[in-house]
Amino acid sequence: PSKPRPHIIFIIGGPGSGKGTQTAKIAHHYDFQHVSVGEILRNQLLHHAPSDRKWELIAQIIANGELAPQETTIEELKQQFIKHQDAKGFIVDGFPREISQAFTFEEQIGSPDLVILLACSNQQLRQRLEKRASQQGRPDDNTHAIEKRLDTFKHNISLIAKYYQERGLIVRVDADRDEDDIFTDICAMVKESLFPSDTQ
Ligand code: UP5
Ligand code: MG
Repeated sequence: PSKPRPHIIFIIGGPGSGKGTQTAKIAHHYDFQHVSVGEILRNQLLHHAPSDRKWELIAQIIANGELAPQETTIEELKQQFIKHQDAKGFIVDGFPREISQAFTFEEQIGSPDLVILLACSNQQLRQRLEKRASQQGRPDDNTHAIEKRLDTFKHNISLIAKYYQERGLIVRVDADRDEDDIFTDICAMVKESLFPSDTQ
């Protein structure tokens, strides 16, 4: 018998909504492959010479809080899905960022089984990112890039949410709360949509 297709979960939300934090927990709990497009891009920047024109541009885009070209994002995602083709499932952190990415992913890779939207207030998002900026901080954790990341998210989220809402795939989680409370809710939602017959 052929192997069942791996599950695919998308986790989306504003910058600082806890996508990375919650994705790591889910990946560990369900033994799913964690795929973070933002992290892959940041990692690629470390491995390309500053003279590499393509990655130089992407470094600027990320530092400005804008979106990398879709071809690059999809290409990186495809490689991850091939590399980890034996995974039970994939939890994809911070993708799609715009509606066309959702369409292209579906055409070229597959359909998500569940989309988790971490709903967080702007005030909370800013506070968390400013706190991180004061500790380790990422190159895009500066006031200008934070505002741009918030704008980019606000600009794109309604269409994405509407699209998955119409297909009954999206669940919203109040992400202003404590990490563990958020995770408890996410687990209940994952169980309900992916493993409804499991007893535990
Ligand atoms: N924290 C987490 N949960 C908390 C809680 N419940 N209560 C209190 N604090 C909490 O968390 C952020 C911070 O908050 C951390 O310090 C954490 O400890 C704390 P984190 O889990 O990192 O949140 P996350 O949503 O992952 O925030 P992140 O900053 O990573 O979000 P972004 O969406 O900005 O970053 P991402 O890496 O996804 O994208 C970065 C850039 O890459 C984009 O701006 C874009 O330029 C590019 N990109 C693309 O172009 N295309 C893509 O498809 C993806 C990325
Ligand atoms: Mg993240």
